[in-house]
Amino acid sequence: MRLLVTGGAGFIGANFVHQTLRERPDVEVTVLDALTYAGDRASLAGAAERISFVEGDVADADLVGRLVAGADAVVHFAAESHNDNSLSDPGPFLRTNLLGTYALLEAVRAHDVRYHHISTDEVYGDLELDDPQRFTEATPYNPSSPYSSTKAGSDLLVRAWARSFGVRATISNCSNNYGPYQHVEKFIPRQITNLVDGVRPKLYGAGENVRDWIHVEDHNRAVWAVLERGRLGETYLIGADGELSNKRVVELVLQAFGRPSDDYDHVTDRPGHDLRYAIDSSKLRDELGWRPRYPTFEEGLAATVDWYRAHEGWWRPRKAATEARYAAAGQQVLP
Ligand code: NAD
Ligand code: TDX
Repeated sequence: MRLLVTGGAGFIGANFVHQTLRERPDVEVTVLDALTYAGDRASLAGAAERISFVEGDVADADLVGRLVAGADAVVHFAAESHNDNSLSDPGPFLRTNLLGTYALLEAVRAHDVRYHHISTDEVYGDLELDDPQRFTEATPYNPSSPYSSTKAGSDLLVRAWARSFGVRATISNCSNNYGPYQHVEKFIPRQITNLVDGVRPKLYGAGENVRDWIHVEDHNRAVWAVLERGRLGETYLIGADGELSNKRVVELVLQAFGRPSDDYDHVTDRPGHDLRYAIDSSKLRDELGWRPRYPTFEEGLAATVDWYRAHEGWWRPRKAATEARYAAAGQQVLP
């Protein structure tokens, strides 16, 4: 199988490429990635000789058309992915997430290529802390941020291209990922790398917001299950029953560093901050037999802390600029 992976130099895409090379030596991988601030060829170290790497933009219709013509399937990870950045400057989110998806859909339509679309649970908006319901494939879309609204828009384009043009597409909406190669702007790597530097973790607001954590390898195994065995035109939610408050996550990270569990700062909250995400992944489990392999968040977190400690050379070049961006956006320690 010839597989085109967009965004393969980013966090989830790079993990997907490594896992694919490890577990499926018959797959020929081409990565298309624009190497934005979030992409790094170093994330593909060790894979470089076994893949084709193309630096380019998913919204470049000519380039995308040529690459798709030579592929049997596309897995589309490339996106602007960070909510805080989408609040400071939404423009790149509209271009990459909407126009990039449009360019890919037109190419897979023209060449009749199988397409899998990577998306997020954030398209469903948020839940109250005590709501017994979780998101399912039937939950109405209700995105809150520029990021999640462009992801929602891209999902709807996929549904329309599947129905109107018969594009052979599937969609997966996953909860919050953690693991190796995640950019230091994101919650967990930011706190781990702060602690390596002796800086206190930064919790938005009171830290009551809940995220449903999944290890990136469990996410990517589910992506393969949907790509190979998912029903065309269908959406699958991916989640590992990993709901935790942000405060609890910070406490666990502090514990991993042997620091007191209240040794963190509260900082300015994110405007429009979604309260809680929670995924019911019964459809994926019942239809495709998927199960997460990381049994507990604590185990996955310990492995992730070890990875960041051992790979300072990978994250260090981005740390100061990331913290400068947060400061420029007005993020301050609260009294
Ligand atoms: P990331 O920001 O780490 O990586 C994004 C990658 O896309 C980078 O390598 C970047 O260079 C590339 N890219 C950006 N714009 C591009 C463009 N115009 N053309 C080509 N390449 C471009 O993101 P991530 O966290 O790995 O997320 C990957 C996908 O998974 C996204 O679609 C995101 O919405 C989705 N997702 C992420 C999470 C999560 O917790 N991180 C959860 C659910 C879904
Ligand atoms: O320093 C921080 N302190 C903090 O309390 C940061 C960076 C974040 N937070 C909070 C905000 C969120 O409630 O932690 C939670 C997680 O934040 P992010 O890592 O920014 O993730 P989130 O906004 O939940 O979105 C992520 O999961 C869904 C990914 O970035 C998205 O791409 C994905 O779609």
